[in-house]
Amino acid sequence: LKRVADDVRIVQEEKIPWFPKKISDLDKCNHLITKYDPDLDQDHPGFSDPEYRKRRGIISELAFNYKQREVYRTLNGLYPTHACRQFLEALGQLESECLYGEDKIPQLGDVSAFLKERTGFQLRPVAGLLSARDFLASLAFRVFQCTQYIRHPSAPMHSPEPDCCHELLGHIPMLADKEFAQFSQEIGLASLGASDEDIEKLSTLYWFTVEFGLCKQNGTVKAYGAGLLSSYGELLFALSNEPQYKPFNPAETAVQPYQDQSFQPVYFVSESFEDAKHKLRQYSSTIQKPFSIRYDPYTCSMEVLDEP
Ligand code: NLE
Ligand code: FE2
Repeated sequence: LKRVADDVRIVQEEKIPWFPKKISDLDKCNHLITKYDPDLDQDHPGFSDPEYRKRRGIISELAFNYKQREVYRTLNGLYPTHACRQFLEALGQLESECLYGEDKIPQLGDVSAFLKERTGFQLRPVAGLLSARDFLASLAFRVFQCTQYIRHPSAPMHSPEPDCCHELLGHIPMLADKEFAQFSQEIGLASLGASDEDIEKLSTLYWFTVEFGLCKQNGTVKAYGAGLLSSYGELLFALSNEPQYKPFNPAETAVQPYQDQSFQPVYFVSESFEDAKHKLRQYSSTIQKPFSIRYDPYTCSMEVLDEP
């Protein structure tokens, strides 16, 4: 009897072709029938139209590279243990409002409206990496410059440049937190009209906080930096015992050399966003400027006082 059962199982295994069990398995359902392919079928009306064939080629390429869920799913597995409380809260809200999910590619306008309601931050599309001066200046107005393109599919777990995974998974949830939003705007305000040297220091501060910052929570260290929260590889590394930790101290952090091609050798740990904000304020007040500035949220404009 046993032998029969085994036989039956073998027969069944041989008989049932592989089929997708979950929606992400559709990544493997990518075999094309070439019968009507304009590159191969001489009867295709586009066969002799090279422009048309090129356009079709580009579109096919996009479809082949579509691995919709990989980045989202792998990072989501790490967040509960590695991300700070504020991040987890906002991510939960983004999911329950159906803006985020494994199958979703959110629209900039929807996400912008989500942030606007919570902290007044809004998103603005940007074509690529901006200069530090321009990028920081927009933060002063609670505007976040957001890239639209996606990282190369051959390296989903780390990208040296910002892309939409980095913005959506790294920055957006954090910008929904009031204290963090305030912190971000204050770096921006400090940058307005600052010397090149001070801009360099402020962008280094930004780098080790907003991008790669860690903070203490309930006696453990968690990530709040967007560059960590959007990179599976670096998120694991940052919270392992390999890198060096230093307490966040703006004067020291602002001159720490940083790494923009691979993982950071050192991370700065804040006590809390409150504390980081107070320290940043103290630091900003040491930046010499011949004027002072106040942001008027009613008109979304800067009031410049004691202009030279
Ligand atoms: N390393 C980050 C990532 O893979 O998402 C991007 C950092 C952009 C400053
Ligand atoms: Fe970023």
